[in-house]
Amino acid sequence: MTKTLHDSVFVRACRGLPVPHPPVWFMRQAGRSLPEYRKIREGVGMLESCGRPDLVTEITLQPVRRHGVDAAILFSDIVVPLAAAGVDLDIVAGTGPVVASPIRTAADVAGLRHLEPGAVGYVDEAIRMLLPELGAVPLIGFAGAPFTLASYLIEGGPSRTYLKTKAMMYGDPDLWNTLCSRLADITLAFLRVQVNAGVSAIQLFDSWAGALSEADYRRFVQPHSARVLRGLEDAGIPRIHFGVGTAVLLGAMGEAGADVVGVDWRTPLDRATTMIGPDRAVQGNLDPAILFAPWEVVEREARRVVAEGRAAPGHVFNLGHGVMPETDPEVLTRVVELVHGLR
Ligand code: 1CP
Repeated sequence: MTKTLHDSVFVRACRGLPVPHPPVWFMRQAGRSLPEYRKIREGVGMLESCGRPDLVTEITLQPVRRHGVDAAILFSDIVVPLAAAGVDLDIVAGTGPVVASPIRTAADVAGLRHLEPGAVGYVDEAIRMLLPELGAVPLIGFAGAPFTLASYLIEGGPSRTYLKTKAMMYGDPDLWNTLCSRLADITLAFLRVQVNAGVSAIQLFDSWAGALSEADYRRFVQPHSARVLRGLEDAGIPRIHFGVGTAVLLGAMGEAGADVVGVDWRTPLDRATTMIGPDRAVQGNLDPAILFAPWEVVEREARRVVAEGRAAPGHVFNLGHGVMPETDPEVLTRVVELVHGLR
């Protein structure tokens, strides 16, 4: 990694080092809130676009050019490595990932193949195209954590209740652990490709882990996520771990081996820091819905987030979850400018 990237405001904040201002990026900063994204995606399916290095490069750069964010995130999806490992799935517009034959039995789990790095060669290629374009702007690689990936595979698509997922977890813990162990292998292989290609940080998304109690998270989920995060320790780059509705899980998610814990808007960052401990940075946590309020409200809330983030050893400014498609992109740009002016 070049000295510039190692010294970037984003990586420094992840490490709890002094920075001139909090770095800013937005989850789902590349996506439907941008007219240039909607234009380039016209007639191209989501999975197809993730497999085309030219499109990945352009879409990843769009929010960097427009908003002046302090980090780029690779344009891809958490189900990309599953598709590359042979799972028959699609990303359906307006819905999300849909799996043709959900995984529910021991035979289904046994049929889940390992991810060969060559099967995601287009990700390696896209990152190598991106790095010179990004210059001093760090690139974040990412993957889905075993629980969140398992939820799509078992439910067959997005879920509100995770009933079938929990049925396997509680009803057949051995099968659950076998499945999550295979998913941890796939996730590690996918992240390793991105690390080898030169990303400056990784984010492990366990978006739906907030559906669990702390005890069940520690028992059924944390060991698998920990294997992924600790498996990347040798990479020497910041590891961010994020989920939604994880107020009671923040300590356990940090202990899984994260350098930075992502926090949603429900938990103030100063309170989150008390739960996470003094040796990890935090990321977050403006409510994405606040971006629809009058600017005075956006400004007040963004200032509050920055003030509360000072309780942590390091703070990466972000939303508490992804940018909503209807967001006015000009408000995002203004938020970046505002936070860059705050110390
Ligand atoms: O056609 C489209 O534009 C579809 C919308 C879309 C986009 C832009 C999907 C479908 N995925 C993506 C890209 C994506 N997915 C990124 C790009 C980088 C960026 O942030 O700019 C990232 C990081 C993801 C990760 C992802 N996919 C997560 C974890 C983050 C989160 O939001 O919690 C999850 C849960 C998914 C699954 C998924 N893919 C797409 C959708 C709509 C969903 C969620 C479905 C659900 O509600 O369960």
